[in-house]
Amino acid sequence: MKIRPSRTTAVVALTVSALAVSAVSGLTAASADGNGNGNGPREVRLTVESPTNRDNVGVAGAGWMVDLGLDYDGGLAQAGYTGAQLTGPAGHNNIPPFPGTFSTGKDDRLPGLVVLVSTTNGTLPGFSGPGTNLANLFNLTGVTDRDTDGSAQIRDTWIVGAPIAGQNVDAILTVAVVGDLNGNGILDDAPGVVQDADGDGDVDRRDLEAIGLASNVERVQFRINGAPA
Ligand SMILES: [Ca+2]
Ligand SMILES: [Ca+2]
Ligand SMILES: [Ca+2]
Ligand SMILES: [Ca+2]
Repeated sequence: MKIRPSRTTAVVALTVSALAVSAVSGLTAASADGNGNGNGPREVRLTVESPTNRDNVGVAGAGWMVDLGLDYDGGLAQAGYTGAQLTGPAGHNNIPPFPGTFSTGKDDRLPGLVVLVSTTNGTLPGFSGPGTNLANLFNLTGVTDRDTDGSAQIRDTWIVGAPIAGQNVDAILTVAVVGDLNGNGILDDAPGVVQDADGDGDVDRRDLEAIGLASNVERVQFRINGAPA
């Protein structure tokens, strides 16, 4: 039996939803145009759990974390998900029990993901500046929800092991999942390096959108702390 809300309940509900709408529009105003420009819902919904706007992260430029949640309408097959990973540099790279490669570029486990940091180093081996796709540096990837409608949620986490994006700097994290560029039905087409498509000297949301995306674009402004522990 359907319970009819009292007038008070209805007013409270309206107020709460109005607050929720204003909070959402305030927080995600920057991602609104990346959310499809009115082109309808995306196949993948992406959230950034860490960092959040205005966070001051890390110790001496390292030890900060990027933590993502990704919901794929088409489940693990659409995600190109090839297994859980627990990986890292040197002796941690691609070993049991959850092997996965570790380097800059496209992730072997989540091959449509692009993760950019605006201050990424351009001279360290493997790094090409702000366009460098950092997705294959993620350490921990697993499946956190599988729905009866076929969708799946994946969690993907990186603890930054070295100051590869500087210290005592303001930075912008930009994250998205690239569309199915080669038409094989799998979101496995992330580039190793994102180009400055519009030629304005940075690599940002607009350059990502020029590739073609399957998800919203999330953008977080934060600061990388240079102080010791
Ligand atoms: Ca990997
Ligand atoms: Ca594809
Ligand atoms: Ca650009
Ligand atoms: Ca730009």
